[in-house]
Amino acid sequence: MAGAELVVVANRLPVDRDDDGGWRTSPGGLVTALEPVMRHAKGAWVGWGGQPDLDLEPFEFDDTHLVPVSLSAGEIAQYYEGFSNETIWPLYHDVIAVPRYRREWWNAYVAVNTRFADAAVAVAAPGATVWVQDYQLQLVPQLVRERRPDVTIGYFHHIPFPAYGLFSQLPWRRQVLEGLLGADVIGFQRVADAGNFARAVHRQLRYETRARGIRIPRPDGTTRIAIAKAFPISIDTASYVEMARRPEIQKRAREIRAELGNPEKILLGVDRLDYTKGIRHRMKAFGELLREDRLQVEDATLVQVASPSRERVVAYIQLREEIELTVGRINGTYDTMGHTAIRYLHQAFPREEMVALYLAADIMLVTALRDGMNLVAKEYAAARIDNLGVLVLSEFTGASDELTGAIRINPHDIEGLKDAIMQAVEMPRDEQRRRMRKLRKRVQDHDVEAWSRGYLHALAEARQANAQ
Ligand code: GDG
Repeated sequence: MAGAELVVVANRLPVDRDDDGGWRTSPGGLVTALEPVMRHAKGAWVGWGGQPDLDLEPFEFDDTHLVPVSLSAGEIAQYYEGFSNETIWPLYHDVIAVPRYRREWWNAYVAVNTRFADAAVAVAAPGATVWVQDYQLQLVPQLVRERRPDVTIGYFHHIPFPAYGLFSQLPWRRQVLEGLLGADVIGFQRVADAGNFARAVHRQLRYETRARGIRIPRPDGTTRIAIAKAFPISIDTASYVEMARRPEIQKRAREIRAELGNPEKILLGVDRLDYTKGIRHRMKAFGELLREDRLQVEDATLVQVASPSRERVVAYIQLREEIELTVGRINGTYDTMGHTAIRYLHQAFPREEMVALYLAADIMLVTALRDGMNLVAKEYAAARIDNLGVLVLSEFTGASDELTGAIRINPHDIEGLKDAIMQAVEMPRDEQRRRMRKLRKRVQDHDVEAWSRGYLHALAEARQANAQ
């Protein structure tokens, strides 16, 4: 298929390889978000297959034309683990971990972004829409524009965009801004991210930035407009509601509670094992509540799903060790024969099991130190068809701009976090219902289809404006 009207370009294809060489849909934020969009659009998806040197021809999967991009082991180490996950990821998450700036990683990033752009233009129909996803591919919009001025280009940034004082550390800040500005619409999770981006463009490139767009000079002396705006991503709310209604999933939720020894309150954390998610802060607060006897192990259990992530990057290996040491210490001190303080699961589960966990959890703890959106917070709300349960939500997530029914916390403030947990533990059902209804209304009114519709509408408008 060399004529797709919609081409998604993302670091990863939406599939993982089975042991027997087949493919299955992969878990994770981006795939969860775009799966329903692609199902309707019947477009093409350009991405890496997840293993080194996979030289594969394009193939069809679930009504989508998949175009694999091959990466060598060296490129995975330098472009993906290096520049994407050891430079951009920590820098854009407010340097929670120290970013490393290495020239050979940057060179690999340029080379791989060029390969993705070449693959995208090869499959795009005349006048197509090319929608680039996320921080691994920030140069692709401009590279596509140079090759194919006929296409309309979108870019969506799933993670935060930092303040200029931090962004300006990046030795290649100018190239990255120019890469992103190749898009007609540059989408961010929060208004604050779009503002940080516009300020960086103004400070670095001196382009005129207004509410209606950024004016970019063309080589021929004319200008074009790029829109930088917030489009908060969401979830396929209906599918969570549907799963939460299934009797077998409700039964599984009751089983989970029984297997934990029927504690009065189940607290839950669900995250990729990542230093941005504030897992240690959460455990510290919970451990102190046990130490101070404000919570007892018979009454409260914290279930922490920490799905394996970026397991070859040093900061992630260290984080895992720290978390597992903390879990061991807390459980060693407070466990009884029948009850555990923290049920720690370094595993990935099927989505049905996640929904059963959401249904079982009286309190959902989202304590990220920085997070573009955080879909887990929205999934929890969507799944709570009984209108019960309490969401404790970090103000440093994109979700906190929308989910005003949550208890808002600053995860760095451990005393404040402890008080918020106790407020959640003690919250009367009436108040739970009032807050949960508010949360659920938001995820019902604004699901992932509304997100993609809004984004693609903005792209269509940009196409018209720039054609005039
Ligand atoms: C990035 C941004 C932004 C997790 N463990 C399992 C599992 N998950 C699913 C969750 C959720 C997704 O993965 C995680 O999404 P998040 O939004 O929480 O976080 P990131 O992976 O960091 O995503 C983030 C997102 O992109 C979208 O723009 O919100 O800020 O960092 O859907 O449920 N799913 C299954 N088993 C697991 O063990 N099935």
